[in-house]
Amino acid sequence: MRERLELFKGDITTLDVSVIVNAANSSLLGGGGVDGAIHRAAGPELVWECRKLNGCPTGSAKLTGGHNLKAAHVIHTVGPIWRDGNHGEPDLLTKAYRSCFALIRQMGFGSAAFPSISTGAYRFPLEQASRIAIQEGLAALEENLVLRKLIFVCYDAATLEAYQARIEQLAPVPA
Ligand code: AR6
Repeated sequence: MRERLELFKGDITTLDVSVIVNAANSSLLGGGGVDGAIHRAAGPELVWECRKLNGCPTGSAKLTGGHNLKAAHVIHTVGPIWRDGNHGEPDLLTKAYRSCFALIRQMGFGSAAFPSISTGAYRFPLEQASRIAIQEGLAALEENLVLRKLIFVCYDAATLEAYQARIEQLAPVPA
C-alpha cells in the first residue's frame, strides 16, 4: 500500500488525477482556502452544478465534474468545525474521509488527491487530523486495488511534516 501513497506539497488544483477532493462547507457554494482555489480553477460552471446538489451534511460527500480542472471530477466533502474535541469531531472527520473513499470505490477512480480536510479555517488539530487521514487512506488502499495512486496534498510545511511523521509511524518502510 505504502508505494501507492504519495505526499505532494503544493496546489491541489494543478494535479492531473481522476478526482480531487474539496474541503467544502455544507452549502457547497464555495468559500475560501482550498474550496476557493478549486472553484476559481474549475470556473463558474462548478458552482452552477453545485447549486443543484442542495448542500451536503458534515461527514458526507457529493460528486461533480471538474470543468476547467485537469481532474475530470471533484468530490466535495464537509469536515467538522473543531470546537473542543468533545463534539464528535474525530468521528465526523473519519466519516468525511470514508464517504470520499466510498465514492472513489463506487466510481472506480484510479487516482485521487485529498487536501488536509478541516485543518485550515475549521481549526482541527493537525496531528490528530493527519493521523485520521493516513489511517483511512491506508485502509482504502488495502481494500480498493483499483485505486493505484492516492495523493495527500500538503499546502504548507507544517502540514507536510505532520503527514510525513504519521506515515513513518503508521506505514514504516520495511528495513
Ligand atoms: N491546495 C491544497 N491545499 C490547500 C489549498 C490548495 N490550493 N489552499 C489551501 N489549502 P481550508 P477547512 C490547505 O481552510 O479547514 C472554506 O472556506 C490549507 O492550507 O481550505 O476544511 C470552505 O468553504 C489547509 O491545510 O479547509 C469551508 O467554509 C487545508 O487546505 C471551510 O473553509 C484545509 O484548509 C473549510 O475549512
